[in-house]
Amino acid sequence: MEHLDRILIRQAKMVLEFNWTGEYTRPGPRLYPHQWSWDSALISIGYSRYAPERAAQELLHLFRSQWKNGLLPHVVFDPGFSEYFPGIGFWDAHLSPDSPDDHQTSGVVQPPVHATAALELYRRLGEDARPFLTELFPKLAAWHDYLYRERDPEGEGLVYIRHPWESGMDNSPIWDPILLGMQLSPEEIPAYQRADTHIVDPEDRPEMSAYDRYAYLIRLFAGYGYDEAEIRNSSPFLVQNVLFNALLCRAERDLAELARALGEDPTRFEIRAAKTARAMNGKLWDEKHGTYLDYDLRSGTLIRVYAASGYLPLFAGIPDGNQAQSMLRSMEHHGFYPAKSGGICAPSYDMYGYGFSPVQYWRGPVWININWFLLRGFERYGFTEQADHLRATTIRLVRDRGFYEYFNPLTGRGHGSDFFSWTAALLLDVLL
Ligand code: 9WN
Repeated sequence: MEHLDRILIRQAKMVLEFNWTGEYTRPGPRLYPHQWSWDSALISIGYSRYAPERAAQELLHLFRSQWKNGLLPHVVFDPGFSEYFPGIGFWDAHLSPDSPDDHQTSGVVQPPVHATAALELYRRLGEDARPFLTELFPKLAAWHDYLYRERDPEGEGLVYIRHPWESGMDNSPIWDPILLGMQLSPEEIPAYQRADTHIVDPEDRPEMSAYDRYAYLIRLFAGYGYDEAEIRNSSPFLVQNVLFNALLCRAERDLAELARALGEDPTRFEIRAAKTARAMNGKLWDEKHGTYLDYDLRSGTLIRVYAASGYLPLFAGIPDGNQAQSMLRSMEHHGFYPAKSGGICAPSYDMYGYGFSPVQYWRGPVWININWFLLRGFERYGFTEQADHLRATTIRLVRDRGFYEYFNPLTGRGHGSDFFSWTAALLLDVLL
């Protein structure tokens, strides 16, 4: 191993150590003080390379706040830290009979990468992981059961998200058509105070108009006591999201493998994973552009906005060989893979798209988790040249610029939170 890589590995471990609270790992020091769901899964993937007990602790801590109906909240609050909006009082999760009695959480979810993380740990630890798996397996199963039961009422194999935050790609231009359509009168906008814009450059963060809509949706859900049937009837935001369903499909397959390891029946997970893959290829595949698109259940139309998440089904092995080839061509053509022109891969949104911004959150910047999903996807399909290139540029980006939350795809400059945990964790997964 090269000297520079050894230094980078040491630094990455220091970032995770710095964010470790004793019970869980913060995504970033000031901006994100609580525990976030998909962050913890990705962080656990990094830990499993060198600190397996931490990897297990991270996931178990998160799942201790799972709701009684299986919902895994996107944030588990640490009441010791108050400076984050929306906080405990804005969510009012206690209004749901399903929320936990002894933990404080949000009331939305995030992409389900947890079974994938648990399988990574099992692969590293083997039989030593058995006690951890025995505890986590029923909780993972309840989480996936919740998604297919509550979020896929028609039994299509595609689950819906009901808030942009559930996609993990909060203010992606994918949501613009829906959010613009949500015309709110001043009385409908709840009173709130943001906590993010004085911590990092407001230019990097979502606009106030987007936050008004995020806040509105939360209060709408709380008003219904988080009753899913009521929310389904009334939420203006109801989307079958490519990223979420691709990661769920992969997680179902990984859960099936865990079931086999534990001597449990894997059949229901295998059946559901296959159904989701079929539904994505049937309903969300855009043959003309060689990518997958989100589907807006309210308007009954595909959302024709092209984002990096459209290529994430590669991570789950959903496209066949021909589709995968056409996805590769599409990435190069649409400004997601500007390798040949010396550009930095992979922008989170089409560099030639109307909503592109090189600095604003999910509207163009490079995110290390998206790169990691794509890298593993390229490897899976034998796209060696692209995988090697993505690996090398991802490592170089972090080595030269730091452990940032996201990076300008034109200049490489880091933005958002510094000392960002999943940047460190996924880099460790690539380097170790
Ligand atoms: C809202 C923690 C989270 C990530 C999300 C990212 C951002 C939160 C925020 O930070 O979202 O959940 O306050 O902006 O978009 O993917 O999990 O790192």
